[in-house]
Amino acid sequence: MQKIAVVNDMSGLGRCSLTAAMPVLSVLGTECCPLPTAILSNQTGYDSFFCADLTDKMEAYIAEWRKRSVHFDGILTGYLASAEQADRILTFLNEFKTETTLYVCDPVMADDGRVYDTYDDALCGKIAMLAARADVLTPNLTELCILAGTSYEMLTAESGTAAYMQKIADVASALLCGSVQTIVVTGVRVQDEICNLIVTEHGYSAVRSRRFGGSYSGTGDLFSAVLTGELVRGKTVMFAVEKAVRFLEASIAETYARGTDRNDGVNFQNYLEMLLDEKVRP
Ligand code: PXL
Repeated sequence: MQKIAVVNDMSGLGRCSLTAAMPVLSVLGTECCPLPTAILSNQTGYDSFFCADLTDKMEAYIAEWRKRSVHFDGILTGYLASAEQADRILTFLNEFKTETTLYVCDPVMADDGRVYDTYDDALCGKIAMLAARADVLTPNLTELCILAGTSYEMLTAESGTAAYMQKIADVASALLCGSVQTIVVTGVRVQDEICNLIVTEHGYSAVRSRRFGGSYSGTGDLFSAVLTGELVRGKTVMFAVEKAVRFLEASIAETYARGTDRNDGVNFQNYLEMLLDEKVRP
C-alpha cells in the first residue's frame, strides 16, 4: 500500500488538517502517516484556541522514521506552527523526498485576502521555500498572490471580466519553476460558481462547481488530500481535481443546507463513499 506522510496539525474541532486528510487518504486506499506539527483544541478561526506547538518534538519523531528506513510515495504538507518548524520540514524533505516521492505542498497561510493570525512574515517566507520544493502546489487565491508577490485586491478587482481566469493563470504560471510542474488554484469565486484552475506549462483548465455559502474550514485540506491520494495512485491531475471538486460540492451543499457554522467545517463524512472506486479494492 502506498504511504503518504502528511505534515499537518491535529485540530480537535473544525474538521480540517489531519482529521480531514486521514479519512480521505484511507478511503482512497493509501496509508496516511501523520507527522503532526501541532495539536490544537480547535482550528484558529474560532474566537480562541489551545495550541501545543510540536516543533521541538519533530526531530525525535523523524529519527524513529529514519531507523525504520521508511519510504514515502507521497508527502503532503499543510498548516505549520512556526518558522523554525518549516526549517525542520525542509530538512525532512532533503532526506525523505526521493525521486519516487510526489511532494504536494498546500501553502496554508491565508484566505479571503487575509493572512491567518498565527502566521507572520517569517513563516510565510518559509512556506514559499517549501512551495519551491514541491511537485504540485495547491494555493487558494490569497495564497497564490502572496507566493507570487501580486496584489490580491488588484487581481480580484478583475473578477467578472472575461480575462479573469487567464489573469489568475498568468500569476500562477510565474511559480512554475524547477520541480513545480503543476499548480492547482483552489476555490476561486466567480459569481455563483467556484472555480479550480489547473495550471501547467501547457496552459490552464478550469473545473467548476456550484457555490454554497462562504468558505468553510478544512475545504482546502480535503481538496489537497484527495488530490495527493489520487496522484500517488497514478491518476491524472484532471481526474483527481474532478473527483475532489465533486466530493466537496456534495459535502458543502449539505453543510450549507444544515446551516453549519463555517468554523465547524464541512459535513464530508457522509460523502466519503464518493471517493471509493472499484480499483481501491484489489
Ligand atoms: O484549514 C487550514 C487550517 C489548518 N489548521 C489550522 C487552521 C487552519 C485554518 O484556519 O487554523 C489549525
